Amino acid sequence: MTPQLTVDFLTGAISGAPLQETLRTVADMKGYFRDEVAWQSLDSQRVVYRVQAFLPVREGEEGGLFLGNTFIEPGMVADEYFMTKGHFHRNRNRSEFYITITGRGALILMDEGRRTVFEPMEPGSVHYVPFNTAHRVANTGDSVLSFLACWPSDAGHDYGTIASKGFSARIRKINGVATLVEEP
Ligand code: PAN
Ligand code: ZN
Repeated sequence: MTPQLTVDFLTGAISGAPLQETLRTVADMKGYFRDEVAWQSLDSQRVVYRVQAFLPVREGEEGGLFLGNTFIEPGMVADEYFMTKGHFHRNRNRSEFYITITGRGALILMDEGRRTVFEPMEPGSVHYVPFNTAHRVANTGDSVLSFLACWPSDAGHDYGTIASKGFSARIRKINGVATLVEEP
């Protein structure tokens, strides 16, 4: 039977069952931000984001679903917002839903042809991450951005492709506005 899982709609926090908790600090984000000098000037132990995930079946098993929540702190690295690493699903034909609970953000989506677009995130916004699409979220607001995610248990995560090649565009604060800027 499914345990009595609860989502707090004020914060997005999941509770009521054993959860997998992941923490990403500034140090963990080496190589992800454009301005390496600005990144180095931050406290390396400062939290950029954390993820809680309810994994009712073994990771990699076919047929199940996972439910997670991501909390991204407000923060900047030069003109770039605190953001997630971003990934393709290892099984490229696996999609995902994101539902924003708190804060303001941008969901950055890049297809296999490296075409990048973004969708604004605000409380209540629902986002479909299609298969074959890398996804990353930036916190463009001044409070915690939290969003629920639901994805197949056999999706897997390919971080290597983004770690080595990045996205073709970044969300940067230009004249006070979150703007998608193509990489040179
Ligand atoms: C999300 C992400 C979460 C953290 O649960 O894993 O937002 O982002 P990174 O995994 O890119 O660090 C998801 O997309 N799961 O598939
Ligand atoms: Zn994903």
